Amino acid sequence: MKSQYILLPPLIFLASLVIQTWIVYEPTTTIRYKGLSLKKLYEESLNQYNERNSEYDSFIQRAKLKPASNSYVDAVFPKRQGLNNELISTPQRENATILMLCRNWELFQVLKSMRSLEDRFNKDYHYTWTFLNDVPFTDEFKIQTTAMASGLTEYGLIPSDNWDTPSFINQTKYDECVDDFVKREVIYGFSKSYRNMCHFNSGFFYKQELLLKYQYYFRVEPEVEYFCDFQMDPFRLMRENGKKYGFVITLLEYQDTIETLWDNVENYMNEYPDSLHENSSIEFITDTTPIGAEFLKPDYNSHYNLCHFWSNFEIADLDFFRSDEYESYFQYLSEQGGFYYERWGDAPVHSIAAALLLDKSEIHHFEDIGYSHVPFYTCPESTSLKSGKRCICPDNGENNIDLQAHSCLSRWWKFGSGKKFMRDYFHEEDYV
Ligand SMILES: Nc1nc2c(ncn2[C@@H]2O[C@H](COP(=O)(O)OP(=O)(O)O)[C@@H](O)[C@H]2O)c(=O)[nH]1
Ligand SMILES: [Mg+2]
Repeated sequence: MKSQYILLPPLIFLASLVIQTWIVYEPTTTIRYKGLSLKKLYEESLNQYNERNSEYDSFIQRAKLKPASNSYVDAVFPKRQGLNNELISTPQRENATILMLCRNWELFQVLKSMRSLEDRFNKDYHYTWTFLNDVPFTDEFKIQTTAMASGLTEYGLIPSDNWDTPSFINQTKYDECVDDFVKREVIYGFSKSYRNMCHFNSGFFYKQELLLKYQYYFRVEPEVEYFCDFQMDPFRLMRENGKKYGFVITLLEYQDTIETLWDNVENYMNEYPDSLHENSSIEFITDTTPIGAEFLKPDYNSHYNLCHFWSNFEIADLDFFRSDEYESYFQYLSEQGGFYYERWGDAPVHSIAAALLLDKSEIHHFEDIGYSHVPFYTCPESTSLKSGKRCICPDNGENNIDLQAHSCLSRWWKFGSGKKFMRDYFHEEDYV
């Protein structure tokens, strides 16, 4: 036997000892999954478990790329090419936020609205989205909406005394009123939370902490759609033209929901006669003479003609709502109890305030945005405008609310600030 073979048995013995020790003390290293040892996998999952508590934060860290659209991966405010290929500075930004009050379960519809507004407007501006809720938003809600936003997102919890039914409301009377509204099948008449929402939107949204730093807001609701490229910053338009309230659709309110609203407004005006603006658009909400071929004459028991701005879309100056005039108007109405005993909506409450307290020239009709919220839509009629702004309208205009009998748009043209023409407002950097 050669000498080297003499060493073989002790070497094999030693090697088997090493392997046994390895298996006994490091069993995990022998089993691998996707190239990771079990020990590593265990450590990874422990990390993931620990991260779960701050999943929201860690997601934000990782979500540098926005999955919503390729355009969102552009650096914030890149230099862009102008109409003649020159480099132009990006649009300036205003002190403004996009605001949505909503519920966690509306996430899918919220994302649809966000996607639409990002693509048509905000992807070029990156305004912050502010979300408000009467209960805390879930991490899932925050993660998904943050991923969809091209700018920052902020989430506010509404204090209960800004949301709940005030203590001065008589519960027995309230229950009887709700029962009566249910019997009469008044729209949302059954819902107490809807009443809280309308009361909140009338007198509390602008007092929320997250909104205090802003001057303008753009109200968005779940499941709305914008049909045209904005090609302008509506906040800038508001500031440069001294506008305080902007709308897209104006129509008649359901009279059953506001039976005594106007009487109370008149009482308020009698108590505070100075608050009526000398150049108000009071005729817009009180005139009842027919306009156009089709006109629905509202059968209402007061001087109010039921015309209001549809408040699910609003672009407005928060200082209007923060004014003493608006605050005393809201307080007066709130104390009458009609938000609960009837079902006063924030739309007529905002609209009547805007029509009475503002100069009519401070109210702006955004006629070129194109917008839908079930069951109505509006879209520009002009073909050149539609192609210039790449509008995709739902049909050829047959169902456009502006052409229906229950629209108040022609009344606004007649008694409000008149009809404006689309290219009156123009900044070249917006048209790229
Ligand atoms: N957080 C919260 N938001 C609500 C509640 N009720 C309605 N909203 C929001 O208030 C807005 C108006 O409500 P919506 O159901 O769309 O009423 P509609 O537009 O009048 O049919 C939407 O943005 C809703 O998400 C509620 O109880 N809690
Ligand atoms: Mg809605």
